[in-house]
Amino acid sequence: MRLGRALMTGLSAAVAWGAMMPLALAQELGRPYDWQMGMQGSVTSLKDGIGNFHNLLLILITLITVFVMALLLYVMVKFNSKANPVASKTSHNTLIEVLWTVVPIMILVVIAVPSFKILYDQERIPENADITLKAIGFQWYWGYEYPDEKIAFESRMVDEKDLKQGQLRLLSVDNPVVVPVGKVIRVQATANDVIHAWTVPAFGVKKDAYPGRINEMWFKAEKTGTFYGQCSELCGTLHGYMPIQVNVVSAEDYAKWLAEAKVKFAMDDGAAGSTRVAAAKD
Ligand SMILES: [Cu+2]
Repeated sequence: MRLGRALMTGLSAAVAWGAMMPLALAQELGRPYDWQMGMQGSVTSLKDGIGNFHNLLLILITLITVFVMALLLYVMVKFNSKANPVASKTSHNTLIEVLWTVVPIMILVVIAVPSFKILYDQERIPENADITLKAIGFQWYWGYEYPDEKIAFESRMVDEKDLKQGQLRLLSVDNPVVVPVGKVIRVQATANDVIHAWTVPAFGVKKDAYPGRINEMWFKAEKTGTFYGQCSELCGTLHGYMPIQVNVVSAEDYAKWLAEAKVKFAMDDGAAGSTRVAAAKD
């Protein structure tokens, strides 16, 4: 009786935890969280594709592993020297050889189709993006430019001792990137010194930023919120301390931010596309 009650309590706790999870996950979108299993949540179609692909691979690899394990166990039990003292001399079996060639090929095709689709989606930069954002890697912070708005600013990690309420250690920055929700953002990544990489997991984008070269990517965030990433190409001592913060806001909030930013972060020379970042004028 007592055992039954304990079981029921445990079960209802598990159900409650399960019911809480979607809510918790939704709130935690955009950054890693304690006891996270799997990848961060998604706010773009690109990341949806990556998440689905990951889940498909997980199923496939589980089935393959279980199948191979079962074959091994079968052989160990059925054909060990005690159970099968006289070994077979079989060296060929055409049917099996055809099967173990054709089945893996079919599995690879099943993997290749969604894989190429995701690559294609990522590489197909929409021609008329709503906003162009240039991300420039420096040792060790990011510089950003909105060439069409003549805005340029630097974005540095907030030191642990300076963290304010709600800011995250190693992830929050002083000047986050701000973009409107539901708009196509074209990101042009480059670097000023060594190779860095710009990424935001919740958007499903990641590209190396090379000095003297522009690498393009795009995203369209479907939800407002704060999303984080970190430099993803080893770039020196403080590589782990140049996070990326993108605030996805409503159209009105974006307009408000833009008006302020045009004053605060006006480009010095007004030259769109320059890699020189105007010092933040406070
Ligand atoms: Cu880096």
